[in-house]
Amino acid sequence: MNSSLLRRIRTRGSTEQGFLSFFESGNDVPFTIARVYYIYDVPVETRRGMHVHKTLQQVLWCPYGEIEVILDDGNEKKSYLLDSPEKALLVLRGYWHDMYWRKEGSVLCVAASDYYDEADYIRDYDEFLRYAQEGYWDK
Ligand code: T46
Repeated sequence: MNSSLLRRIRTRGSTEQGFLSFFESGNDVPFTIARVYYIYDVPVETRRGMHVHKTLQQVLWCPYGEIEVILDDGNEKKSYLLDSPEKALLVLRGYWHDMYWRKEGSVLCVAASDYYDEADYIRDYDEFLRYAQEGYWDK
């Protein structure tokens, strides 16, 4: 499992005036951003995700709330808690991901490397394991 998937988002500001966080394609995110979407009004303890992308790369951040993301590369599962607007999680191609809403009102924002394409999703876990075992995402 790649240990550098959790990144700190560059932030400017003060407790008196508030904070501004930002990231840039190329400088902070290792792909060009083609699409942004966000998920909100999700009941606490809801599980979403449950898929892997064949090629899509994404960065996830939670500007408000607490969302747990579990990444699974087919060998190992690792849990990441997005509980600060300064945390970003890279979800590179080939990582099965589940997201759990841990706090009411939590918002998940996503910047993605490509447009929406349902054909890029594998939503069957056994099929994901077959792809991973066959080395589909290996260099
Ligand atoms: C992901 C995680 C982090 C669209 O029509 N356009 C879009 O850009 C997206 C993202 C979704 N949709 C449709 C597809 C489904 O009919 O919206 C519906 C809900 O999507 P889904 O069930 O895939 O939502 P999540 O929260 O399980 O997954 C989403 C993204 O789809 C996925 O790419 O990596 O967030």
